[in-house]
Amino acid sequence: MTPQDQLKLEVARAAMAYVVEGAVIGVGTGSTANFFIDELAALKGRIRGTVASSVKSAERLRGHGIEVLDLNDALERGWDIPVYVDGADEINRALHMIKGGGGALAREKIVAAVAQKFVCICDASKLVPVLGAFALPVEVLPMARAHVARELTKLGGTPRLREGFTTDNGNVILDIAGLSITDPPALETAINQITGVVTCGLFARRGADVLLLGTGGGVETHLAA
Ligand code: A5P
Repeated sequence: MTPQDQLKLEVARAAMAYVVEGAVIGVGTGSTANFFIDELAALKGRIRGTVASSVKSAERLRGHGIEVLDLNDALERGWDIPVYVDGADEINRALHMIKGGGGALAREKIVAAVAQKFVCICDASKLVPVLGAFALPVEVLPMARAHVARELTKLGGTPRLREGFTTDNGNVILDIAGLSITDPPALETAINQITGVVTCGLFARRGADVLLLGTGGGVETHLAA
């Protein structure tokens, strides 16, 4: 295991303390979330089930025999999602994030919106002073690709189509390079208002509540102000 994977494993294990027994658990997407899914397998008899933020995570959960529920079904049965555990591509001290490197940003944002607590699990390389060195993913309806790219250029970035990639929702992704995001909530709103955008990978209006950060010196816990 690489040292970075070791840190991902440690934060995944730390996140188990936030799992609420008997409840539906929101589960994210990516290599760090995969470590969490593998840890969650040990608790599968003690949770009601999970809601997954991607087809890939749903498959991994089912591979462990963990029940994956449809989000609409869960909500219509009156079941809450007390906690959502997911990684991030970048996170700042305000616990605003860039997500969507794996292309699951829209479903991640939906599950995060429903969950009462967002626990972000990251290795220390993801903590940055200013978001934007990681190209910001934007999920776009295919018909609107060129229009949205023009509008994003006006906001100061350089959008590039993620070649050969279709989201779980049948859409495309434009990754915006060259941004220095000093006001993440404002940029999130501006991008999400462009017609044809499904959502952008800025998670600032609904950021994380808890960051479990894997460092060489152990797992640090950071809380949103
Ligand atoms: C998936 O779309 C992303 O939002 C992931 O949460 C993010 O890319 C983090 O992935 P890793 O844990 O693999 O770095």
